[in-house]
Amino acid sequence: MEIMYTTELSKPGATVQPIAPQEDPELLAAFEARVAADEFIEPKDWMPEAYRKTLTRQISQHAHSEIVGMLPEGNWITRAPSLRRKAILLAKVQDEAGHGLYLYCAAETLGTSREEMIEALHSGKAKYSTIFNYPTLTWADIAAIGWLVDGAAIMNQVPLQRTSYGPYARAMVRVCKEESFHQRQGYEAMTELANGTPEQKRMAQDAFNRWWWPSLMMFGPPDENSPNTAQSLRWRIKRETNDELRQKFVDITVPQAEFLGLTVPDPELKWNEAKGGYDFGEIDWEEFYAVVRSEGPVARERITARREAWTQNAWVREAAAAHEAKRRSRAAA
Ligand code: FAQ
Repeated sequence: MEIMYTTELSKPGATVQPIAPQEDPELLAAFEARVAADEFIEPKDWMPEAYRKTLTRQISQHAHSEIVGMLPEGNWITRAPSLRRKAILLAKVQDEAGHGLYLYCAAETLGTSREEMIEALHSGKAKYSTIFNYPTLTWADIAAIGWLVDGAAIMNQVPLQRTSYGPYARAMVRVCKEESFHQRQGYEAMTELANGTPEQKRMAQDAFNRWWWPSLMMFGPPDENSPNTAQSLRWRIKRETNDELRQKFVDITVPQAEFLGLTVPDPELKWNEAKGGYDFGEIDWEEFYAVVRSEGPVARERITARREAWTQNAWVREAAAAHEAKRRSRAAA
């Protein structure tokens, strides 16, 4: 298998265009020059309010996705088919918690508190990735999530290692390394199922059928309907568009499916020699928007689980705060 993911960046970002000057023109010009020179913007640096707002939006949605993303896999920790698989899955789910925490910290540096972000998630105001509103019906779904969902996450997050906001970019370096391991373990689990008994192979194909299209939706709406992309590219928050990343994901994943002997559930999938990539069928955008509106198959269960965890585990936060207060008062004495 030659084609796998890399955590290296592949190309420089889009050219910075001038933006409408709604802020102090001198500060704005200096900010844009720094972004254009590929300098990182740091928390105490001046930044346009719209830059702060869109970054807070993206990073907090990303953090929520990592935390809600623990739920579909967490469901299977007690049912993993072997001790080895259980240990791997536990480590993976703990990694997702770590990613959520780095990301909440990065978002906090922009001036929004963790409590405000969590409240926005629990009240249904904040978005998180559509992918986590689908159920995990069999063990093969856990393999498919590692292979496809983490695969899509890496594709999307490798360019974010060079996003223009320093704390976000630095968090992404470690996240990408860990996602790489997640993708590998998912592919390995899928390889075993695809080469197992006829029933295991059927499970693998069934999980692939159900996770393929939602994985393509993770990259967001098509470029022509993506309200945030143009501005985010100009500010080098995003380094590639939704469609560019989706195409790369398809091109890298189809040969992996062929290697496994699985069929991509898309009758229109076809290699296009001229573009050097695959043409693929139309994504069901109505389904995507419905899931974004929290109408996904298990959206309600996900938010209920998060709200309950927050309430039932309040004592952990209180104990940690009390411990920290004691430590500080001892240090001050
Ligand atoms: N789900 O204008 P755009 C993971 C929203 S982490 C829900 O294109 P943008 C690890 C979008 O927010 C997965 N909403 O927006 C893991 C916007 O709404 P708003 C998460 C979506 O920001 C693996 C509206 O649609 N990864 O999987 C989705 O420029 C396994 C218009 O869209 C990240 O968050 C969607 N799929 O581009 C964990 C990566 N797509 O806010 C556990 C960082 C779009 O204006 C297990 N984020 N929307 O109300 C990004 O790269 C970008 O935010 C995009 C969207 C590409 C997701």
